[in-house]
Amino acid sequence: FSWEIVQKEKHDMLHVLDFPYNGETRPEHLLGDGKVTQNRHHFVRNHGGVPDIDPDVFELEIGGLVKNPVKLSLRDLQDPSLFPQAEVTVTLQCSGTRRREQINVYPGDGDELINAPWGEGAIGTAVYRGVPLKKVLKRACGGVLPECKHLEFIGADTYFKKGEVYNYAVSAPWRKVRANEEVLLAWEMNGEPLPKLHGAPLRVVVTGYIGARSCKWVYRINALSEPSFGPVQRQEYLYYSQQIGKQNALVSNGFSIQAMPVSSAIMKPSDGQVIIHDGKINLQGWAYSGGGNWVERVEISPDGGHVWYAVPPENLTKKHYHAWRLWNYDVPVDAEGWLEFCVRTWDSSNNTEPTYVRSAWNWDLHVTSSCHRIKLYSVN
Ligand code: MTE
Ligand code: MO
Repeated sequence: FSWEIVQKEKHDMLHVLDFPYNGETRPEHLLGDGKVTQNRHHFVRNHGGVPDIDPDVFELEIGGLVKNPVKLSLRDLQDPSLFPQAEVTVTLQCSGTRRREQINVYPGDGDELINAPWGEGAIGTAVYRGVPLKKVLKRACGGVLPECKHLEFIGADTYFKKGEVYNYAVSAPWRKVRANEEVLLAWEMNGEPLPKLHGAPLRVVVTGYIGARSCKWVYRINALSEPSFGPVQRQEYLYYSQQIGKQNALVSNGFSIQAMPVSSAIMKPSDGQVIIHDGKINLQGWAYSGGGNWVERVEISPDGGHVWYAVPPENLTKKHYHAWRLWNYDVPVDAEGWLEFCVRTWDSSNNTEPTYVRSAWNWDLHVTSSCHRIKLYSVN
């Protein structure tokens, strides 16, 4: 791993760890230009090193339960006469986003805690260009066999777990892949070639699922009858409810986390600020829901969750199946002193966020989805 890559591609991140390199978007950069996160500010989550792959010799190998196994060069994949291209705006969110709030309730003892105690910046939105995996499987491989239920993605990076070396390997269900633009093989991010830290030359983008399924540096795809046996798929990214107790937080008792639940965060002002105002305080942040749901409504409370104001629809960015909505609202405030502000989001399936983080606390501290709270000192 070389810091030169970080210096070249990234700018001013909140570093969680040096190795594997994990970087969180700074609050002031998260809201970007009102729609996408700039590449140099987009968060990075790695389990191992950062491969350096020559795009000219790169080949993607597809095998397993397909009619014809194939090898495709980047040039083949990018040839519009072979595969139709798609450009999709996608929010990628690490399932560890806002983990710090769960740590503050109780830290548990999972290794994820050491890996990534993320705040609100392990989320970002970009326009990815690539080809739908479904089209590649159909046109290049003649389709998948009837027994195929999952597509496994193998990345060129390796990492250590319990003394063994593994390639990063995860999977997504075939029923997800077969919906046209839901799973992409992407080589471009916000109009630029995919940066090395984000998986160059080719990555998978699984819309609406936790970031972990969007395999970077993908060089091999296998059609399987069951999910990938990679430890990242089978042993990590599992949800262990708080009720099962620590002694039972075993792989066999967890369930695999796929779609992200609805969640949101207040990014401006930051927690603990003193605000001098005349009756209104401007709050800004993000709201997102996975699984193909879009954000319908964002509500703000200036008193810890008793009174709620709906953010007017015109104060939210455009509705989108696969992306967040950024919001911006002048909250009416007449009280003075320390006040607790919180945000609550509703999605298109009428899901909303639990009131308190403890309601959704889980042993590996994933998918924090509860009303995000900050305290501000109001001077009216
Ligand atoms: N793919 C590979 N090959 N190796 C990884 O460590 N991390 C995953 C996913 N894909 C990872 C990977 C996780 S946990 C997340 S949240 C996303 O990549 C982050 O994508 P980004 O670094 O482009 O923001
Ligand atoms: Mo992640």
